[in-house]
Amino acid sequence: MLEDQRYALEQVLTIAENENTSAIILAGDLYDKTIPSAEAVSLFDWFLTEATRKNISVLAIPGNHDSAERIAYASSLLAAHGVHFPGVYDGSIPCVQLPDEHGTVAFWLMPFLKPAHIRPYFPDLEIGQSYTTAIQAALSTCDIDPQMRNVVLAHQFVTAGSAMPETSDSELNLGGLDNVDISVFDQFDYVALGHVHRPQRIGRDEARYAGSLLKYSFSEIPHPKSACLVDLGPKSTIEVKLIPIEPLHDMREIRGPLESILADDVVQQGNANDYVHVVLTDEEPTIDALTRVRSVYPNVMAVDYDNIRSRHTSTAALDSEALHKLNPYQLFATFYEEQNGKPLDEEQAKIVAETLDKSGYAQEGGAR
Ligand SMILES: [Mn+2]
Repeated sequence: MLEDQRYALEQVLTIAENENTSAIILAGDLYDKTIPSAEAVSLFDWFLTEATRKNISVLAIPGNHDSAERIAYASSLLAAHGVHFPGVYDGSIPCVQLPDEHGTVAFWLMPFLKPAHIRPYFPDLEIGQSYTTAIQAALSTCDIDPQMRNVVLAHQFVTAGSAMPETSDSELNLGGLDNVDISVFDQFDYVALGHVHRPQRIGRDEARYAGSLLKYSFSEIPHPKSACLVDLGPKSTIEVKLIPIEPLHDMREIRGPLESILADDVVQQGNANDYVHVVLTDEEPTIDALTRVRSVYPNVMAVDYDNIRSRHTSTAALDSEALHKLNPYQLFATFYEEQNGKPLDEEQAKIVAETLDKSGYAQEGGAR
């Protein structure tokens, strides 16, 4: 999706220029993996160079998918050119101060952190596994001047009391023990958040997930993407505006029988080059459905069926209470049958039983 990403990033640069933006904030993830592809790195290089050429500072933090060490590379050299990355966490949160007509804005660059990163620097604190306590400790080292406007960049799963951000299938393992309560950010005028793909406020209007620039999973189909323009006036006056980002190819779902979705009138209803998720409602599977769909929709991402058969074999046949009553062998056998639509055969069953026996799992009652 490099072309799509470049197309979206070009819009970000245009918006930044048209709105006389002083700084672009990227609250991670910058990449999708710790060792990104060469093409992804050169696209980011192009983006940073263009921003610098337009005299726009860039403030960016690594997310959980990034390598903090690699992102920190040459960061002091880049800082001289207005591109700011935090170094690897050393117990303190780096601060970048940028002047504007109302004074100074202090940007606090907090990389993605886990309690384990923070604990060694606070031996007297009872942090344990609590993200809220850990992040609170990490932020306590920020020497905040309350006269200045303070902006924090963070890449965490931030919740407000019992309110959780709305997530999609793109974020793995979000929510659970890793939540950070929004109250730890009370002393900051604006909280620029990354991690969750859907743009949204959390807890207050001045705490926002910017959201991803593109849709990265079918569950994001209904979510429009945007750039979040934050206008910092004098202390305590903040205006937030969302500016739509148009995708090069949209992601959408097309549903119906194969013959109908390939018919001209349906094809012409949208851009056939979009990333489409085709859901076929035919009762019988069609041979070569994907090839036929692709001949009309070249960027088809997936073809699924929604019919009596698919509904019948859908997962979640057992509720969690029933699952907890299964022993490890039954649990595995159920999982296998769910995945493959048929039970373990005799030989497979024997192998599973023997393996569980050797591992000691067979002795334990109930699922884990
Ligand atoms: Mn993330």
